[in-house]
Amino acid sequence: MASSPVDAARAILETNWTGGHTVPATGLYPHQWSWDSAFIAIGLRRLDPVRARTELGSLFAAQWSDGRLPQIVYDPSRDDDYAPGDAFWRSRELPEAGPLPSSGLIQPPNHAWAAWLVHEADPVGSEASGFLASAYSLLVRWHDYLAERRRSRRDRRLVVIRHPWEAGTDNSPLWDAALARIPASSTSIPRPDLDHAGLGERPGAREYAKYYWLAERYRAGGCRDGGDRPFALACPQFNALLAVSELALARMAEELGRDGSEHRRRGREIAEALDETLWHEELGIFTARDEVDDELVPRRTVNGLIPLLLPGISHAERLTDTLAGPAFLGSCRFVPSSDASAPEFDPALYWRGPAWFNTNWMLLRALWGAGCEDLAERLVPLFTEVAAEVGFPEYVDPRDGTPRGTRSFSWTAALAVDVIM
Ligand code: 9YW
Repeated sequence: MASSPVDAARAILETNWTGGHTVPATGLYPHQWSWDSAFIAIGLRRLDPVRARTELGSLFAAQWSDGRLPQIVYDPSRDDDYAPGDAFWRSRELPEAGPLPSSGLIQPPNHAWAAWLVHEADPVGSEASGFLASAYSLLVRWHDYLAERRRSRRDRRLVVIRHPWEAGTDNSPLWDAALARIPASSTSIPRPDLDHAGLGERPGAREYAKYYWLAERYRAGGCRDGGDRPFALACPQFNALLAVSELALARMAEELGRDGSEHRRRGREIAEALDETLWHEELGIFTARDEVDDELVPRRTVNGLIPLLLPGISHAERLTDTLAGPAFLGSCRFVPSSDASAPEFDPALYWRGPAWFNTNWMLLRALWGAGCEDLAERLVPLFTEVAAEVGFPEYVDPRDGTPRGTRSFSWTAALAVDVIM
């Protein structure tokens, strides 16, 4: 008898589990990624809350002394299997780096949100094990790092990313114009990723040369955050997740008998800043603001829809119309990563068109929260049917669900479990 989708998802999460954390996919991504672990923990909480806490705990163990949670925590035994690896970052030479080998960059701050959901799934175990209290204090330091060291110079309520990898949406059209100003690195760049995914499904050599230039430069400055910032953008998804996570910190504080009002205030402030600084009236969507030229990037991408997660966000109605319109669900079965009516749309290429499960999952929750049942119902089959039918891929063609990228991808399996259970 064929196994159920939940059993199939569980089997993937078992295979990808290392004993302390879950790798995103065994071949392509052999280490621990920051925002992946948070999405994975959200699914694991349905299957095994203890393991969900372990998943987050192993990421938290890599926190730097400045509060940052690193983009990647490296498994030193797999250093040749992914680039850039530990040999590139050499984080142990940096005074502020955490105790584990890690990247100097960061990823979107979905962790407090995940920690709160993991706590809620098993409050007794969470308190008894000290998870809630330790996660709370560590996550406050992570958010302090963002607020102090990554503050936008344009709007101090927002934070900026310093590298496309920090967005989680590496080759999104949002970063094209900013990257056009960045020189190419002359380093010879290893591409072990191309052993596991097609050339047409991964960022190209030109982009990689620029990604490396930026990473080399950040590393050369000791991964400190002062000085000039050749690449600095306020991303609507990154900031919306920070606001959602501030609201989660408020609930964690209150659960611990403390005052959560400062977190709520910060969450509200970020939502206001999204409205005042990142809304693109003509396009009807939030977008990134480039701090180098102080321009809004005129692109419709899924990043600009994620603020729908925030209760009471301004422009919610217009944003929902944009989501239902020709750029997104008006022409696609599932939400594409980037405007399906734009010339640069590519349904197979990574963050330039495919539908990803994490962004569709966030929008599903946002639509449920806003009572938009009709649109939400359109996304449900991605998790309840398509994911298992096509082997839990990294992403799919947004028009028909054809699988793309690597397979047996952990957050796909975890978020399918979350929707089904
Ligand atoms: C890469 C692990 C990561 C995700 C990112 C995604 C991709 C790494 O994979 O980046 O080599 O391209 O863009 O969001 O965390 O799953």
